[in-house]
Amino acid sequence: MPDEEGRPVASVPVAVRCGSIPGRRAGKPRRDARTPTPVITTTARGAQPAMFTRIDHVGIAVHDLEKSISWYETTFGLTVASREVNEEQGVREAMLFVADSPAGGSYVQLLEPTRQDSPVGKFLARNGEGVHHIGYGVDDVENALASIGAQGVRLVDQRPRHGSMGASIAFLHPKDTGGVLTELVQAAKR
Ligand code: KFV
Ligand code: CO
Repeated sequence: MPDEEGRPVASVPVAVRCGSIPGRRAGKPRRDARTPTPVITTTARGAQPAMFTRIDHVGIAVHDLEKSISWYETTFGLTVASREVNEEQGVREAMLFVADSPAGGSYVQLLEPTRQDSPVGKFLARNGEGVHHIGYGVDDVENALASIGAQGVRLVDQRPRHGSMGASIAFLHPKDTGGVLTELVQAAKR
């Protein structure tokens, strides 16, 4: 079918997914688990089907986790869904629930370094507090890593690691992703 300028347009992949779909769920229950809500996923012309299912979280580097949690609770009314210390990543962190969707929840992740030579410690020393990374939801983190790696993007993690709320996560190098540290997140099965 031609578009408005008469160019041929390939059929647009549309995925309609209903019912229970895995996602991070510690914050709030589904709005109505009995009512299936369609998720429409479209792709640009000629591109691969979309790999990301949602923005899982935005990671924000902070100096003082408790102070930052209070600020987000008071100012935006967000609630803490989980708190964890991840020694491997060198962070003390909290996930604050923002919104639900059929593909899973989305969160603000507040990150305080447990040591100065950690990724977040170094980031804070260089930039001060602010957005540290974006975490995108994926259905299968190993497949996503293989596909993105095959396109020449440098992988920080060749294999998934343990992430917050039981997720499997992997990072892509910010130097190959337009300066944005990018995390792939396969949420724990509910
Ligand atoms: N965003 C953009 N650029 C960044 C960056 C960031 N967050 N962190 C580092 N860079 C840039 C930095 O400005 C520098 O650029 C270069 O990367 C090397 O930085 O032009 P420049 O000045 O050369 P270094 O020397 O500070 O760091 P390096 O030791 O090379 O490590 C960089 C990298 C990306 C490999 C490291 O930060 C890393 O492994 N990050 C992934 C792990 C991580 O960030 N963990 C904390 C979050 S844990 C989490 O989110 C969890 C558990 N979860 O479930 O969601
Ligand atoms: Co993260």
